[in-house]
Amino acid sequence: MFESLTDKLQGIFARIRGASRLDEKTVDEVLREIRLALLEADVNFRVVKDFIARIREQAIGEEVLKSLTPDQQVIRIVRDELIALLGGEAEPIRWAARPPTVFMLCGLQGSGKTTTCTKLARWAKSQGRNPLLAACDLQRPAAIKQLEVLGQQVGVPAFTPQQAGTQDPVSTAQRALDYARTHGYDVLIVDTAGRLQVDEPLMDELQRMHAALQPHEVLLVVDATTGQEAVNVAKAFHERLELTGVIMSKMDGDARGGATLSVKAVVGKPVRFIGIGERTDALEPFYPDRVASRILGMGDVLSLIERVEQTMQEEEARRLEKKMRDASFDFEDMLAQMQQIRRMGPFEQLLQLLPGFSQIKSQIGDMPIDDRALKRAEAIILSMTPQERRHPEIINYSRKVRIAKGSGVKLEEVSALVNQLFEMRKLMKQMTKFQQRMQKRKWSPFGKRR
Ligand SMILES: Nc1nc2c(ncn2[C@@H]2O[C@H](COP(=O)(O)OP(=O)(O)OP(=O)(O)O)[C@@H](O)[C@H]2O)c(=O)[nH]1
Ligand SMILES: [Mg+2]
Repeated sequence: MFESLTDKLQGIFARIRGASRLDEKTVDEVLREIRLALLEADVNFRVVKDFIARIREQAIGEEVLKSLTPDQQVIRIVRDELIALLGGEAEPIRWAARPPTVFMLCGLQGSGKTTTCTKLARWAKSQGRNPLLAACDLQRPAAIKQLEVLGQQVGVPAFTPQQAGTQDPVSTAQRALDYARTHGYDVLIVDTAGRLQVDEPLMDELQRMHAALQPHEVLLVVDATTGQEAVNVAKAFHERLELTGVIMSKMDGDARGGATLSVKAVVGKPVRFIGIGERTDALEPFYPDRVASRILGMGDVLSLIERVEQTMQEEEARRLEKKMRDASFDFEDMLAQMQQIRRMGPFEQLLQLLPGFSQIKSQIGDMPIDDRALKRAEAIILSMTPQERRHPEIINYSRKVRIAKGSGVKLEEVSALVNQLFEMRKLMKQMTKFQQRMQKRKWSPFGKRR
């Protein structure tokens, strides 16, 4: 799945790799190609238009993460926008506070409802649940048998109309729910009838079933290989029956991925699971971030980006937050901070994570990476006694002279560094006060990363 899109995107990014700067013209060229790639993947054209506009806005005049090269910046923006397009944070299943949790699956004929019901049953079991299937497709004579047989394969029983003593799908569903309640099943997965098209009798039946069951999850199964048609079907269903999500079946046969990329933006409901084969284990929960990585298909660059982001943001924020709380930032901390920058790994090693490393290397040649200022500051701190580092207020004139001599720098540089530390402390105090005020309003500048 997504193979063709992945191939194209990789080609596009490869061409800007190693560029030292991305000007507006290059960004526009790249975006034009990304747009084409998405359209060829059969993504809804309006979705593509908005997607490109959002990327452009960010790529031009982006606040840059200094540790990333321009092409990495673009990849990072594309990744973030892809995640948003696919639904952002994965939505967890709404398990009922009072079981059973009811899943109602619906969809057109042959979309994969019955198969997906048993896949879901298997998945629910793997989550430690005790599911029951309900055969409520009374359109197709063989449907009940099919659900029973597939259910047996995953070790989950199917409640049938015969058991219910009725030939009405809604009554069957109702009795199945009662049965689940009285027999200790905590999940009820309801298979429904399909039609060739979205038509009135189908919608009417589903609406009545919905009213009777009050399902926690109403999941529409659509065939991913039908592309934009799947999106139109989803829209039509959602207008009549409030869906909680979409299951894309037959993703294994869809190299383009256009439906999956469009459905959230067009319908407003996220993809929750994908079917990737005929077997009962071929179902995956849908995680937008993982899928975005899969689409971009550049694990190495993405892990580099994540590493930079995480090291820079999370660790730093957490450590500083603590320091700020007690406003005790000292030279030990400053030293640790400098060393943390190095902890991201030797520059050379970071570069090696990049595809096309040899190319970059030949471009930068033997140019020294400018960390001289960092090294000087580090030398100054290392010339201090442990006591001076922890209690910088004792560093008087004669101590400064000694430190300057010890580290081989000018006296002014030592004074500047000491002043810098006190400036930082002052700033931190102010921020802590600010933060405490904001915390009263339940807000933190160090809140969870997006
Ligand atoms: N390759 C592949 N085949 C699938 C997938 N999901 C379902 N199928 C196949 O699609 C066909 C139809 O699946 P069903 O589960 O019977 O579809 P349905 O929606 O219940 O069909 P009706 O009950 O007739 O409306 C079967 O041959 C399944 O094996 C999938 O994720 N990948
Ligand atoms: Mg079926």
